[in-house]
Amino acid sequence: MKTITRLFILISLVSSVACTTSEQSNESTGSDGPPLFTSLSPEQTGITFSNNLTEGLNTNVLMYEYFYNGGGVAVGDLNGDGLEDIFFSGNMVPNQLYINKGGLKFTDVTATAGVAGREGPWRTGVSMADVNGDGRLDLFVCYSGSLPPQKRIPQLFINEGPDAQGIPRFSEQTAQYGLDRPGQSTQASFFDYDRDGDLDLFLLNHNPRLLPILDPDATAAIMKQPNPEIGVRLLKNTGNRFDDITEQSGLSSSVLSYGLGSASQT
Ligand SMILES: [Ca+2]
Ligand SMILES: [Ca+2]
Ligand SMILES: [Ca+2]
Repeated sequence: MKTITRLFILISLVSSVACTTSEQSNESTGSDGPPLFTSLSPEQTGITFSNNLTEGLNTNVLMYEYFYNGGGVAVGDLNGDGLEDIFFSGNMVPNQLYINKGGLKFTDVTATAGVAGREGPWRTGVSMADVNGDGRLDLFVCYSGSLPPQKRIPQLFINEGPDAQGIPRFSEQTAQYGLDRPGQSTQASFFDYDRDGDLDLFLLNHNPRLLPILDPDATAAIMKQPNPEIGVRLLKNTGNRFDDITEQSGLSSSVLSYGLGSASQT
């Protein structure tokens, strides 16, 4: 029930971020009962994040079919005070991290926490997980798009713990963990597939390019050809380091991947 309550609150908060029309009612009503949800304004919550997309000659849905994919949101207690904090990833705008001050009031601590992410697009999903098993939630941000490889490397932010003001400090350690490989990632799922006590990583990638209409034989042939940037990846945690075991696992990692969604249970 607690999880569901948190989900309702999150939906309400995200709705307040996404809402752009002041004419809309701030309450949604059940068919025959009291309101089920209340939309809170940015003035009430302090959350002003907006995933604004700036269209241009080379940045539009005609030039890039997945222009409207992303960003992402993750909820978890990053500073250990018992209150759920919120991280937003922005496609073309910097990420933002909000610390929960209680009473549904939030403070933007992105700069101090060090999690704005590198400049430039195209951030997609974000995951909170205790990647190194030290009891503190870490952050993993995916990137994709028609971009050079160095701009499609994900970012792993390791939680170094809160400072005296209760603001969690992070350090980017993507390369140290062996995760600095370019991809077309939309979401990361951390789970312990081999039940050895540490979290492994399923990386959901997608194909940003148009594929021709294929007959069954051509489809079967493509399915047999792995592609490490576009196909899904499974990585084993070998002690604060991740090794790609996709091929040994038997998972298909061809370019026939839409990267629509993944789910895991930790
Ligand atoms: Ca917190
Ligand atoms: Ca951690
Ligand atoms: Ca494991």
